[in-house]
Amino acid sequence: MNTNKWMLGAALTLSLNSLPANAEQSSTDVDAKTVFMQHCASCHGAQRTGGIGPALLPENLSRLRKNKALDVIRNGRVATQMPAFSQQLDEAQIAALADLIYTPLANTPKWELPQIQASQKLFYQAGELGDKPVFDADLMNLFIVVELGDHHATLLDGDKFEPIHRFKTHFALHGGPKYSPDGRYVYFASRDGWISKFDIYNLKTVAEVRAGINTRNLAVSSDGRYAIAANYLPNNLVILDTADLSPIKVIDVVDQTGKHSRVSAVYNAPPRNSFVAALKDIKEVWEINYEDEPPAGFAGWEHNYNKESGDVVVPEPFPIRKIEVSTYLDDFFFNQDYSLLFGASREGEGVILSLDARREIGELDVPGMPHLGSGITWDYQGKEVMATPNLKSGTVSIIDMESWETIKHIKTKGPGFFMRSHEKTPYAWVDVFFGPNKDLMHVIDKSTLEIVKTLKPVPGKTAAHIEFTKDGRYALMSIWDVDGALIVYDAETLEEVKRLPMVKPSGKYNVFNKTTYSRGTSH
Ligand code: DHE
Repeated sequence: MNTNKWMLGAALTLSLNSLPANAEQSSTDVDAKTVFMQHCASCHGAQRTGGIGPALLPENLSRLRKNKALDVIRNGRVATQMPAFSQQLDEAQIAALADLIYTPLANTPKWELPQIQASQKLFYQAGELGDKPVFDADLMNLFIVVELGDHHATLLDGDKFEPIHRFKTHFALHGGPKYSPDGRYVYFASRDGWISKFDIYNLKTVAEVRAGINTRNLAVSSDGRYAIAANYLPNNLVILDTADLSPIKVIDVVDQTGKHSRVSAVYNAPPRNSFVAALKDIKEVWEINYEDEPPAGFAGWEHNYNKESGDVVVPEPFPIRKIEVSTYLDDFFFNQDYSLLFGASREGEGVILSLDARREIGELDVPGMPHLGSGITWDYQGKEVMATPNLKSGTVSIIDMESWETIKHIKTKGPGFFMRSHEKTPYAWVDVFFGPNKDLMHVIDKSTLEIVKTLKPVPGKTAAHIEFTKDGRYALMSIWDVDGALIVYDAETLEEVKRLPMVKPSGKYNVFNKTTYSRGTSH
């Protein structure tokens, strides 16, 4: 267990989210429940608490009007795995489903500190496993490849492109796994709330805990001491001690009016010694500091007050400061020094925030639905630019990071999900994840902003998500299929070098690129 000075001085406040337990039933309940079990439960969970798809409960749907919900059930949802049901369900069934999802559960399952603590499993005590890797490879050029098809992960040697070990993960991992700063441990988050710690040196899962019911992602602090899980359900953030994954603090995500919110995502901001989270149902961004000492100046940080005198007393560990935003932020990205946050709502409103000034300082001019979480940066004609794919249109937008003007919209063969580059390669790669051209991958020349090659590795199968080796010489691509593959390309000649069979490989993550926060990869 980590202890910092604040924990010694201040009692931990466990601010927990109690969800309403209203037993009101919808008039179409019986029929709707049957339809739900047949068509929805496999993704959204039998209790509507989420699975591969999000939780469908009133407390998570405050931003979704009923009309829009009907439309989503009929026609599916852009940039998600939600299919259209208009061919399978009639209007009455669709209306009954919409009623059902706005009906509170009779007993919303609780997932508060006691439940989190009770779920924690420690498979190996500190010091029980050796400090020397049980295999021989460049520890900085390892990859973790997540194989969604059968819920496994593969540890890959990034020099030989040979699997070192394949192991079972929790069901439906989502978001990038996060490494400890030295690259020894990797932490995974599953959509149903499980956080696991895997010891790469010993090829063993060391600990796991269920931090939430429906989770977005996790981040790990720069000092490696803390992990934080961002949840949809309950509406909270959970700070964990990375030593054993025991919960340290549960932060209820609620505004001054008592409105609760899902968390869009949380990231580590290394130069700030903070985690930064954007919220889905409250127009705020929260910065959570994890230093031992209170952050300099206290400016904007929430304090503890003595209830009788009103005086500021010992501040709590993990103080929070909040920045108001003019829109909800579903997706966001930081500049390389983490002073600015670029955010966008699903509706396409884009803003630029100064994390130091704690206010909005500009608008982001990107139409459609930019996938800022996949944004990358590089130098172009003496200035820094950001590139982002778009989940709604076949466009990659190139934005000048000083003027925030869009320099160019590069036309692609369809909406893209993931974009990648590396400091040592002249190219940026972007997939065409959605639509009839999902089997294509574009290669963009970073100096001309032109597409120089379009690859079609396996006709008919989605080609997605690139990650580079440590030195940028090779680009690894996923063929997103149960009968899929990991394809290694020479990043200069763009020729295929090797193909490894894999079971729907989703993302892959290079230890060096991730732990050094490379400009070409997601953080
Ligand atoms: Fe993701 C990362 C949100 C759907 C695969 N996705 C992320 C992150 C966020 C996010 C906020 C960054 C977290 C991190 O890495 O710490 N994803 C969303 C959505 O809001 C969306 C559109 C709807 C949803 O269902 O949640 C969504 N994502 C998907 C999928 O359908 C994908 C393709 C398949 C899946 O796993 O469910 C998918 N998302 C991924 C992957 C990453 C990711 C592989 C990590 C990318 C990386 O390289 O870092």
